[in-house]
Amino acid sequence: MELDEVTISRAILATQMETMVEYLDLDVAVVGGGPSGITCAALLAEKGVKVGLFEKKLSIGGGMWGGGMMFPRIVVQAEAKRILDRFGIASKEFEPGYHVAKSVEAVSKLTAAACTAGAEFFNLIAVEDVVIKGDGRLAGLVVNWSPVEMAGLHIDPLTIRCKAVVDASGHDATIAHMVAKKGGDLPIRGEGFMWADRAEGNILEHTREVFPGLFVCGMAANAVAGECRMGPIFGGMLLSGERAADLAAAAVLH
Ligand code: 48F
Repeated sequence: MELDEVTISRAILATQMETMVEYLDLDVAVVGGGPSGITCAALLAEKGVKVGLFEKKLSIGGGMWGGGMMFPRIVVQAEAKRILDRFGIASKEFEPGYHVAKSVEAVSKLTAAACTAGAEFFNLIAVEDVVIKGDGRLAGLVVNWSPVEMAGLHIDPLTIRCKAVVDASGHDATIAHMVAKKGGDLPIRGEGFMWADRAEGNILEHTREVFPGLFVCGMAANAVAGECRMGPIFGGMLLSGERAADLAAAAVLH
């Protein structure tokens, strides 16, 4: 076949524009493509929820991509091994209860599962604000291209409507902070010291609806709760993403 550059351009523009227009209205917006966010998006999509994941960076994977200090391995404890198995992520037991997986395989397989289940990924898009109207409920996100933000260009954003938001933005808990900064009743206690056992043990309790329409998961959940951090053990991130998917799905599917 003879290739036409303009047809290639039209194919990209037309299909992505169509998707972006379709996703101006969605059930659940997940902010952040780290391990908790991708897990959450995959499981929401499997439940039939219309879910879009917004990631400000070029690549999906967040803090899982680089493993521990750039050694591309992650550790997952016994309690979360079933999630590795569910997504077909190979692992080896290093010592009893400590399962080691390759970080690139983990991110890739979680992401592939989310795509197959129907989650839509919007990378290079930063969430810069939220929509809260008269009923006091989080009802949407204000988004812009990350390069616009990085360049400091004065270009107005666009808005997305959703029934629920999952803040999976990691240590910064950016969406929770946006709500709190503008007067929302959402106390943020800030992340604590490194204490893996405690941080992993308590994360499910902190994975919850912290403001009407806003669920927190992953490190964002611990940061809001004033809980410890855990470093490159990822079972809590996977389990927290799973719990956030259950909670958000229950909120939007009735
Ligand atoms: O930090 P991140 O991987 O979050 P997580 O799912 O996992 C934490 C672990 O990676 C690790 C740990 C536990 O083992 O301590 O750090 O809680 O991924 C968060 C993602 O959110 C994106 C950010 O680029 C990253 O990829 N993000 C943050 N703020 C925004 C955002 C925003 N305003 N808009 C879009 N994406």
